Amino acid sequence: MQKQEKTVALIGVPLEEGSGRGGCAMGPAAYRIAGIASALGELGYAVEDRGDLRPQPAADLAPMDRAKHLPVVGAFTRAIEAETYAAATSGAVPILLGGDHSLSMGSVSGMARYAATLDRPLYVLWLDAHSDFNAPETSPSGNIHGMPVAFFCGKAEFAPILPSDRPLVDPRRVYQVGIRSVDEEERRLIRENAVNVFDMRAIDEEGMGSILKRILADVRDAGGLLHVSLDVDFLDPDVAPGVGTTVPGGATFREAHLIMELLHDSGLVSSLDLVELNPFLDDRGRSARIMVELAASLFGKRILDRPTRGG
Ligand SMILES: [Mn+2]
Repeated sequence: MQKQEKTVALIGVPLEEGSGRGGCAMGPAAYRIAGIASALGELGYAVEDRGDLRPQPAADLAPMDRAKHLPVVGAFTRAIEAETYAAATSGAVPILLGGDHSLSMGSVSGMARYAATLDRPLYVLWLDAHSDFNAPETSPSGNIHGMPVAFFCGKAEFAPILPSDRPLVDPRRVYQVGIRSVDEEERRLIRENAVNVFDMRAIDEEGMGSILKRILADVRDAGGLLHVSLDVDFLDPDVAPGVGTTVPGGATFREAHLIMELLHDSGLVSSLDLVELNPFLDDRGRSARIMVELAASLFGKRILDRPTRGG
């Protein structure tokens, strides 16, 4: 399919209850103000903005101390799963405008359901300072934004949020890049479940380009779909300060753009989360603009226009 015919579907997720602090609910508005729709439109995509999801808290999900705001996060998860699946089924590339990282419980589960209808495996590229592989029993904070990976892999079934027989993601098809803060129990779970982790040391030693090319080769060889989940804290705090969970030593502006360009070149990306932007903590919209630039890069924008084959 020609790029010009492709549709991207923007799905706003004003969810902050998974993060333990206020601010992420303003994320979708910040992305729109930073011009995400026009940035993608200028690249030749049809942009369909599906607005913001606003579900009522789920009455059937009892509150849990170790999974804070479960009725709210659970309701969002169901709505996000359905909307992501519907957008993908319509032929669009869903882009989730978060919202804290608990939204990926829904987006990745929706894409897993979509991939299952195609009989293709779903791979996940998790660009984050954290592994987000906690469960209520292991989480030091009880904030659900630290649990989405365990959830969509079926390793954190702490509440009947989605059907237990839903398509799951094989943790061996999860690739985490940029990791530099993992809780003790979480470290054990990641190893046990054989999640692929490329921490900042691996990036320093091996280089971002080489790591990405290996990951993309795995996805291509398996005929997989690739969901990309980009947490603002993947980036160094000097690059993007607008996030509540900054960890020093993150990816540089250039490393992040290289990833996005390689992802675009691969043609494998089926869906994207932009998460954890907290406009309340941002420096005059800087982080929102950088996230929009990275999304544009992933969808084909070049910082330097190289001559392209047949271009
Ligand atoms: Mn995260």
